[in-house]
Amino acid sequence: MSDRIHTLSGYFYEYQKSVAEPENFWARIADSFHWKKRWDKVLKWDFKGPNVQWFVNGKLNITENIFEKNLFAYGDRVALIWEPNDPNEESKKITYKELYHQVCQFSNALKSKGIVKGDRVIIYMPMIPEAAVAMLACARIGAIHSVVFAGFSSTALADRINDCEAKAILTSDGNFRGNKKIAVKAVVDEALEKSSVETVIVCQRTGQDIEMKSGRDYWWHEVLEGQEDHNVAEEMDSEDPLFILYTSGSTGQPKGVVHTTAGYMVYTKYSFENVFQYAPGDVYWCTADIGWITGHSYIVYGPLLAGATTVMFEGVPTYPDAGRFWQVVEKHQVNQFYTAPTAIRALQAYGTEPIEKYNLDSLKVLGSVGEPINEEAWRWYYTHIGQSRCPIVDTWWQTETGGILVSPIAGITPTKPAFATLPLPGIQLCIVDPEGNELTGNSVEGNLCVRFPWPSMIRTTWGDHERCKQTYFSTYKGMYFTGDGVKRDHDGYYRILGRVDDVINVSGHRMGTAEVENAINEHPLVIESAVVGYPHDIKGQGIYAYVICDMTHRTEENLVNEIKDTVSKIIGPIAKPDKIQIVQGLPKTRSGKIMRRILRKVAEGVTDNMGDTSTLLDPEVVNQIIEGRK
Ligand code: 6R9
Repeated sequence: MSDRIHTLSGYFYEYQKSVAEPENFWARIADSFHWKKRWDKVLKWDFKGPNVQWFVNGKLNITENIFEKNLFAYGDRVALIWEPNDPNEESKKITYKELYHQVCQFSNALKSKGIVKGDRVIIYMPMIPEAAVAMLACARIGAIHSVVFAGFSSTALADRINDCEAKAILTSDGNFRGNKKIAVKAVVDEALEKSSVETVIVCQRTGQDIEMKSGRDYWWHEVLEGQEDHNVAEEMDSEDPLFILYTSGSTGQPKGVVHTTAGYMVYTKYSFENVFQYAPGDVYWCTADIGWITGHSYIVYGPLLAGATTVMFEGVPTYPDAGRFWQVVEKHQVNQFYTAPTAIRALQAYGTEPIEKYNLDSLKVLGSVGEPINEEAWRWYYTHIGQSRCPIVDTWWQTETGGILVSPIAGITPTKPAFATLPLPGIQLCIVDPEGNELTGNSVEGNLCVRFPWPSMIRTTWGDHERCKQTYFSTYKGMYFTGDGVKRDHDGYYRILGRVDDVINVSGHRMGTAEVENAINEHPLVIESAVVGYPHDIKGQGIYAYVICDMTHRTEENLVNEIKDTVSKIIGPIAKPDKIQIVQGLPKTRSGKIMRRILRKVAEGVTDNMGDTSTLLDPEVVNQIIEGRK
């Protein structure tokens, strides 16, 4: 635990060291891992290529660092607590030793199906322990996993299968979510009409009827038969790909972000332990889905590398009721709870009654990730969930960054609502203006870049290195561009303003859509809002707000006027939305992000050709929004 930051001055000390001598800094952290062969050089890099290599020529296997390295010390500790969708079904507790045997056995099964190092394997599975086993089994034999959220359409799945030329798919018969039983294998079958793989392995979850194609499809429990529960982990190079994760950009097809073995391993463990201040014996729960980078880094890899007990939840926040999260916190005595602002706001709408039934005294740290958290949600989370005693870590990062880059260290960095606060050691941030000039000092606002490599950064986009270069390393010379706008306040604290493509320029005044949304959300009857810019004859851009409200107490006209007044009061008349459309729902992706592209089109008056909507949770919302267009 020598890599742990314990005090604020300790944080500043480590940060300075990490900038002054990055190679020594990361070598010290990496030395606590198990290497089959130590690296020759800590770092080789240029951002022009880009070409970034960490722990050059090191040999290792990430699963050995989860299992073999630690089994003597804590093999009987619980690694994974699985909480099913239905609270009446029994939860499962799997120790490190048991998980090790399951991973070995399943990796042997994969080998028996001809899967070898370097092959791509798609994981399209619900939130069941076998999904984590599947990821780790791939890593064990050096197959590159690509987890696809088990709710994405068959088209989205087929695109990903084709893009990475997957050899196998690991899936389940179905999926329980709330009171629904969802087909999973049937979606795979549909996807495989537009793509192909050699092998499909199906885990039984719901017991629903599915078709099994002979010679291609196998049952999970059958492929395990006769497989040994131990093996020798494949020797991987530090820079061998560990996984591909597809993420959508502002344009075009989703891109396959590639993460490699050693750097990702070192950074996810380091950031997990420090940000959450995880202590042995704690129970940690991240509510993300494993189909999202948060699930990769902070349900599976980071926590397991740190010897943590990590909770995996199959269900949804509102089933059987809006108290479900808090019931699980009490049941498993959760110490660190990590979720997304969208979930917080959704639960906020139910008031505090669902919380009052449960004892949340076990909680020590709360986390937020995925989007800027508005001040109101932050305060609600802090007061009602954290009982005004748990620090909130507002963690800023991206699929491409692999791990958390900007966040408070829980209980150590003084927090400010809606601020991700300060960079973690090793993260050299830079704020630039649109021309690429660095904005130094405090009280500045611009585009967020990183000027120096960190171990878990994106290495390439699968099959298209040029795209990686264009998207991230070409906008500003010599820097990784995040695509986010940011403000560094008078204290040097960072506040993420949202994607820069979401910034609206009204009469020369730049405003973050998040900023306007925060203001709108201050109205007590507003549940959620999304703001986009649209072309405006006089102002350049006007502000169009889509708002979900409690409509029981007001007419639409009154509410619209009140919201305009609220925004006027909080930011100034300049930020007053030109148009406000009251909506039933917002077009969200499965990871909870609002698809602003669609909202912008509707605001511009475009009602056809919405582009790819396959990643939307509920595509019907789009039609409702078009119908109610202002
Ligand atoms: C981890 C994850 C990345 C984008 C990122 C930013 C937004 C994430 C945030 C945040 C403000 C935070 N974002 N965390 N914005 N505060 N704490 O979400 O990855 O799905 O790739 O999204 O999400 O805009 O650029 P990913």
